[in-house]
Amino acid sequence: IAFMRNVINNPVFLAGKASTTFIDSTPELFDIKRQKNTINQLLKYIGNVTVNGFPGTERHKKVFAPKISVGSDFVEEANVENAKKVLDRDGAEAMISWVKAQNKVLLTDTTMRDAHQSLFATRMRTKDMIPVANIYDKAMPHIFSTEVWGGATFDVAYRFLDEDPWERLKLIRQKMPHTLLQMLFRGSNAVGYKNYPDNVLQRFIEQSATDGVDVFRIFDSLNWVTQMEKSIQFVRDTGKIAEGTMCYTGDVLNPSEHKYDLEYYKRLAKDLVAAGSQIIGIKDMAGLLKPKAAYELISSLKDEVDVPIHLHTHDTTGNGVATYVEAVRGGVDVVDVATSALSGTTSQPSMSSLYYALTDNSRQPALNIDNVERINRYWQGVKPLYQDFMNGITAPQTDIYQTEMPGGQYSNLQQQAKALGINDFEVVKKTYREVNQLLGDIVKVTPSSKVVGDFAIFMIKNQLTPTDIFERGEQIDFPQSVVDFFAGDLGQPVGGFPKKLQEIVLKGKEAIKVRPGSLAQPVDFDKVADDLETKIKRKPTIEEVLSYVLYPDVFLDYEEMIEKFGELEILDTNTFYQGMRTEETLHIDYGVGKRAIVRLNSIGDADEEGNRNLYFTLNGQAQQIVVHDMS
Ligand code: 3PY
Ligand code: ZN
Repeated sequence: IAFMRNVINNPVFLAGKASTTFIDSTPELFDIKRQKNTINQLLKYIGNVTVNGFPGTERHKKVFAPKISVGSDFVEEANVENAKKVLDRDGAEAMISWVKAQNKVLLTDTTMRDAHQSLFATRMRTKDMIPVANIYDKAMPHIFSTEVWGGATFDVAYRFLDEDPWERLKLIRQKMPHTLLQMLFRGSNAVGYKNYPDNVLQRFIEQSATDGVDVFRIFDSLNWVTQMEKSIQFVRDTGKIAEGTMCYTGDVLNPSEHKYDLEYYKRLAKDLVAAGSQIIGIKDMAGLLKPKAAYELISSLKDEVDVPIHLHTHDTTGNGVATYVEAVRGGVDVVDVATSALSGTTSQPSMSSLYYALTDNSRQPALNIDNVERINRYWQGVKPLYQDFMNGITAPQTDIYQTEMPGGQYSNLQQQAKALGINDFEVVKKTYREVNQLLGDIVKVTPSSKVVGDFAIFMIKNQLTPTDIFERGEQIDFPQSVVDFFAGDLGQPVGGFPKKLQEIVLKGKEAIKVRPGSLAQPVDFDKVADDLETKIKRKPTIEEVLSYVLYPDVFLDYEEMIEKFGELEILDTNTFYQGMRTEETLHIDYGVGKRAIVRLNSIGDADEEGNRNLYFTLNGQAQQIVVHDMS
């Protein structure tokens, strides 16, 4: 029925122009999940954001919708042989050989995933990605991949954007048929923060591959290969690419570094290849890899393993481009960059800066730099829409070399500490380092970085020193994440747990030494689907079942939100986050062939119950909405 409704409302169909290719060329007809946006639902939402603001933003609309024109003045580069083409035509093995045969360094564009996750709390909406997606495909066909999915984008889409992340993936896939799509997969934590049973990982990977992911960057927050093996195999079973990843910690240039030294990374790379990795990812999540270290690390790994090396860094210290130039000298195959407007500081280094840094270098990436600049102009227009979520880091943070704090955590922890009345961030940084040593100097990335952060805040709040922990530990109730870590729930850290502290924290409880996933009961997907059907009162898709398994409450809250306000992803970003100003007129396309012209005329005073009338004109008719003012 929904399909037919789409057909009969389609403008091409209505104009009597539907031919036999109509269905193939009109994929939106299959968008049959829900079609129940009413303009009144949307007005209710707009009214509410206008009066009460969006959580975490200023209350009044500041950014006038900029005219973001993607433009058509780019040079289309047709029939380029690239990694996606080889993968689709000849399979994974051929694609890996193709990558190894390239002299020029290849690029991954992270703008639609890590860049906004690192700069403005993952708040970028699908609406702002889609207009430029097809242009990526046509104007930058030489790049290796775009990272567009996974990491925090999955739950943030549901939680804060009222969007379905699977729909985002499918849309981008549709717009970028000729570019590899890449995702960040947290090993046994999938796109969550805890361990999931193996059959959940498998089903999730299969569905992600079906919906569009080509390259899965798989990491473990403790670099424990045992915990990545299953995911690597599940990806290989789909015919897609498994990029087993090592998280870079410490400093290979430091002569007193005996844990995370070159030998450690060489061993780890070999183990990752033995586990089935087709590419080795190096995930420098905090931006600790110094230029010379990059040369040493990459050239050693190239000698050690025969698979491509893909380097990811963050520009937090300001040294990102220098690091990449040295990595290129060391023979790196692919590096991660972002569009200039969304690059630098806690994000990735800029694509164009790297391009120019490699002028006169035979490995300079193949790019039409004018196209790259044009695409960047689009992103320059998008950036101000998210200013309320910017992390406030506007300059290099070289203290990162000592604290080893991932960029995302750097700004989060600052907020968390402030909320608890800890205003001196220097104290937090110092304690974070101490805690890292207490825990045995661990790899710090989601979710292990949270253990260090939670423990540090806990120590400051309770005025505890490391000596106090050892002397009075039995009486201390440690944060749950710290207890879970010592219980083995995140896996086994490099070199094992510090035994004494483990005993103190666990208070007699046994720790596990095996992979937590091996103890988890498989999920009965049919049963979960039935359970979900009773909750949402319609048959869920497999994607919805997976989302519900990973994030039951978040998913149901999202459903409730959509039930109430309709599909909010159709609103422009300015309106979604900031509502409307009085006397502003909006054109809202809210369903196939449906356009509303909405003007907000005025906002009435709050009555004694705190309700306000909002006076709109909707398609020439007066329309009134009542909103409760929460202030
Ligand atoms: C994530 O897990 O989301 C990350 O980006 C870790 O660096
Ligand atoms: Zn990252």
